[in-house]
Amino acid sequence: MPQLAGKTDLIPNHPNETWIEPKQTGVYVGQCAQFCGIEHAKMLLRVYVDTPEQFDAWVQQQKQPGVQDASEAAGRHIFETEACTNCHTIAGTAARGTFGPDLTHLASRVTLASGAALNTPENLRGWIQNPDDLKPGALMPAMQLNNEQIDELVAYLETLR
Ligand code: HEC
Ligand SMILES: [Cu+2]
Repeated sequence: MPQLAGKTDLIPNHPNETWIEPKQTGVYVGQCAQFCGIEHAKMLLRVYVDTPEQFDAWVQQQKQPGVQDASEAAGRHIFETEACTNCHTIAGTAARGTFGPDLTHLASRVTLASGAALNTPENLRGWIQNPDDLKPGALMPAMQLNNEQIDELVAYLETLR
């Protein structure tokens, strides 16, 4: 994040540290600055600088299980019975996977897949259909679901605030 700090290399299996001291709240944008593989161009970094009160409120909100909307039970059932649960967690459900991002508050995020696309229902649909279309080299497989299953899944995921 050039506005906050210089570059620090991140080396696999080697913990590294950097110190940043923002003077103003806001969102600071950064980008991976060393070619690291096929997804390199799609590694948006964002640092949200909050006041301590805003940060505490965010932590409290993130610790809550998502509000599960009973009307989207069909989509939830698909999520819980497909391999999604092997890789993702949704607090308050049986899904406990940790290979992919935690989806408990998915609908509250601005973007999908580290900024590869805006978090709209259309993009979410496209992502589940074939992640590689939005982000070549993505480590999530295309799940081979039919259109009806994807519609129900997206309707459910959109309720995860
Ligand atoms: C083999 C593991 C695996 C399976 C199975 C899997 N995913 Fe993923 N998923 C991932 C990974 C890894 C990412 C992060 C990809 C990236 O950002 O490059 C991801 C990202 C996502 C995202 C974007 C999250 C975000 O915060 O941007 C959603 C939504 C998602 N997966 C939904 C699903 C659904 C729904 C299913 C089942 C139909 C599923 N995934 C099955 C591994 C998996
Ligand atoms: Cu990179």
